[in-house]
Amino acid sequence: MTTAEVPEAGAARLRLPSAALCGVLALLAALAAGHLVASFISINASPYLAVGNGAIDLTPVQLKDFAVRTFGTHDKLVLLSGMAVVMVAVAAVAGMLSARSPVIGAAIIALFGLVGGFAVYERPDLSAVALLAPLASLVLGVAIFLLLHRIAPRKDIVAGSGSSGASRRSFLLGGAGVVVGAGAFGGAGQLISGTRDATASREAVGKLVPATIAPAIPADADFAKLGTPRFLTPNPDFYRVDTALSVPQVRTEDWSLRIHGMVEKERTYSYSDIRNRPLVERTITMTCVSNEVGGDYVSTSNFVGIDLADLLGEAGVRPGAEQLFCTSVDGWTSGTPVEAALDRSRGAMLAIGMNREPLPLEHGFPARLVTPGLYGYVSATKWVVDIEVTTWRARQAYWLKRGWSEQAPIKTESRIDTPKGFATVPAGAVRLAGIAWSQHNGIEKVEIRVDNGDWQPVTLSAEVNLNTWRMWWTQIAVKPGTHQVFVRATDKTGYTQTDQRAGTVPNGATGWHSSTFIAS
Ligand SMILES: Nc1nc2c(c(=O)[nH]1)N[C@H]1C(S)=C(S)[C@@H](COP(=O)(O)O)O[C@H]1N2
Ligand SMILES: [Mo]
Repeated sequence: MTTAEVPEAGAARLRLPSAALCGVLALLAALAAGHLVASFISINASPYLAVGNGAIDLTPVQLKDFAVRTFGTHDKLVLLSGMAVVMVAVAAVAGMLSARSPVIGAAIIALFGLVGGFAVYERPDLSAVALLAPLASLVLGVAIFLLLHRIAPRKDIVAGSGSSGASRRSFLLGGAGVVVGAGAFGGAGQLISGTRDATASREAVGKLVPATIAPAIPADADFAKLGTPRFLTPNPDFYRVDTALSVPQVRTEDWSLRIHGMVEKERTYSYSDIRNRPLVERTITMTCVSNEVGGDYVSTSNFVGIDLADLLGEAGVRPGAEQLFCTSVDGWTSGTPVEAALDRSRGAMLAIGMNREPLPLEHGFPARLVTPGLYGYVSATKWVVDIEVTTWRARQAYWLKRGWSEQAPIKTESRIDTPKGFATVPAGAVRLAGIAWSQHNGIEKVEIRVDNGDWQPVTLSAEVNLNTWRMWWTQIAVKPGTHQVFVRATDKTGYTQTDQRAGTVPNGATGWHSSTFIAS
């Protein structure tokens, strides 16, 4: 091919599939490069994760509530996959718009980098160094795009000249090189960030033996054999709700908790300061405000830690203080009422363990808060590193800013676990079982109503303490056909669950749970 035959830039158009491929491969290279650089700084600086985290923070509350409800713990996977699909589509279009000149495509790839950079910049837990990751994405993305665009086969190369085949071959080779390189970069990023994870630090903590142990759980505290959950939730089964796309990795030696603001004396505690105190153990049922009627964002653990009131006492809370504005290592915040935190009868804790093991990483290792009786978003900051004692006016926590209530006591609720909705059971004697909770008040009574009959009481499990759930069961006689059963609980203040349905926003769902089953 003579120089005269070489198409001038802009003169010859790329085939659309090759053009699209340029965009997609450049995106891949950009993401992988960003991921690798981020692995040396903080994996949250990876533009992909940063954009995902940004999306979580910007999502309207109703949509987020829907995602948590619909996809549960998979909500994050759904988000990341959705983002991948959108990004690939945009990159492909960017490539196709560049069939003639690479300018538009390069600009769009650069824009990706800028969006990533903005997302990293906005994260409260990242320093300016973290911007190197999106910068690497931007530079490599644009460079790869320009390179691939240059070597991509042109449409109007003279047929039979042979250069078309050669060009296609070099393009394919280049493309394959980018795929392999991106895989290597991305994989290396994963490996390197893996070495920074906190698993080894957690293992080094070992078993946590409390000085004050929780009373043993009586055998009749659950009816697991009859279809309720087990009284203590095994750690891997404990519900998980948080905004973190990648679980924060905090090693004990890097952790500290600062208590400041409206206090007599500011305090900072290291992990060993906490670990070496006499530890207490408390059985507490936690619930998420996003729990729908009948939902399963409710779990119980033997939390091990120290009294939050002790720490606050050492700092000396000044009069007029209203909330503990608690910040996690990833910047998430919650506002816990000072009154609840200081109430010894409630027993709020700085917890470092669950069921005598160090907190699992996804439940807040090395340390979190647990405040019995309040929904998690106002009471249970995981990976907590900072407590500012302040007023409600001075600070607004993450979910408060997004439309949820300032005060969020857990509502009295009950649930039918057996039979599950639309299960088929033999007609005759049918066993019903489930749970009820009203943390800090305690459950007084649970009743069921079958096919619009009268409310009838059921058998309650042994009471463990007022801050935990109670299990119930009963047996009814039913004829063949479809039946509907409702459940309602009454707490120890005398309040009986309302049948008025309310959604989870702004302070917890209400209504009676029901199960419709078929007897045959
Ligand atoms: N750092 C951090 N802590 C957090 C959250 C969060 O998003 N980030 N979510 C809160 C919410 S809404 C609930 S219900 C509980 C859930 O705790 P778990 O995941 O251990 O069950 O954690 C709370 N603590
Ligand atoms: Mo929650």
